[in-house]
Amino acid sequence: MHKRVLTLDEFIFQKQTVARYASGELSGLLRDIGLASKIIHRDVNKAGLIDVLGDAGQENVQGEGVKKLDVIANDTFINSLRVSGQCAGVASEELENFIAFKGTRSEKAKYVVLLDPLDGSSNIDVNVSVGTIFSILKRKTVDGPCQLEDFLQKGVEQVASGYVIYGSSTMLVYTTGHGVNGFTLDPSIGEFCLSHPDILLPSDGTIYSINHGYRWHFSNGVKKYIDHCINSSGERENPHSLRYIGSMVADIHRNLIKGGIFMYPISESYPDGKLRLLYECNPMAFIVEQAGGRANDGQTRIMEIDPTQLHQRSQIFMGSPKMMDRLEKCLQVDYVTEKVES
Ligand code: AHM
Ligand code: MG
Repeated sequence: MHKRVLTLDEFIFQKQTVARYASGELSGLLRDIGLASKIIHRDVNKAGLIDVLGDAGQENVQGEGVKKLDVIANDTFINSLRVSGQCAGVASEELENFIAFKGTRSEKAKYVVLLDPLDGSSNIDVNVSVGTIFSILKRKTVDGPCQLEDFLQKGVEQVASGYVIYGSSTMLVYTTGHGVNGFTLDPSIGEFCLSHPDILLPSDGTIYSINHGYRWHFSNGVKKYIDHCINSSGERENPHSLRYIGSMVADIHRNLIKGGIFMYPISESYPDGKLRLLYECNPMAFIVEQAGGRANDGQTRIMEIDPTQLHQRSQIFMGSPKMMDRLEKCLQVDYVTEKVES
């Protein structure tokens, strides 16, 4: 006899009923995100068939080419959150400014959502995993249209965060600050089913994920850590493997399950780092920390960085704590050098 599966909606409802004073708004929001993800899953899976591959012929606010599926994912999530009434507004990597939803219910809603609707979108055309990243914050303003200050909050203020990976199967992984749970979409019944309860990141690992192509632009500390990883291949005990998909969601999802470290350091091309603090770094850092890992920018815990701009970028290192320890020792070289030079 088959074991009865627990669906995402049932799981969210169970968690809501054990939380005292829970009003159900956060649960409603998570369900809306789940529904939008199923629509994107459908579109990503049919991408080659329904003429949504390639550029949309526009650039986003960062001057990067926008894929048609980026636009579709952005619109799908925003429309889903707009009608939900549980969300006061949305900020998206694809939009220059945040959107404050109009209407009495939305203007009274407690939460705002930050989104990277389709992360790793350069991978769409070659059929490699892409993802969605979301972060939910309790707004600071109490009533009326939400404001910029509602979005510019530290990662430690997140009420929930998560990602959806559209891979060989589609999974939704999220945290509300009480551990991390993963749900796999069963397309035959159209439901996300609990498949990875209480995900724990292995404390150590052998996988390192970084774009080696930029190696000569990295700091001495980062180079030193890469050398450590490469040299470990001569050891029998702990040979490291480089695994880099170029989709943050997919790279971190793999490391979360297997143990590993993900790095996107500053370089000449990205002097402030490439990944966005509010849409990518904070939500993924919340997941990684809740699974027992660490995330920082080399000096400061990612979730402690005080944001000043919606599209702020950050250097980021995150993963298994023992790998982070070794990386941090290597990075000390940079800070010593800086002190000597200044
Ligand atoms: P995107 O949000 O525009 O898709 O860019 C973010 C992606 C991340 O998923 C990934 O980690 C990184 O860009 C890869 O960048 P690079 O190709 O420079 O290694
Ligand atoms: Mg992205």
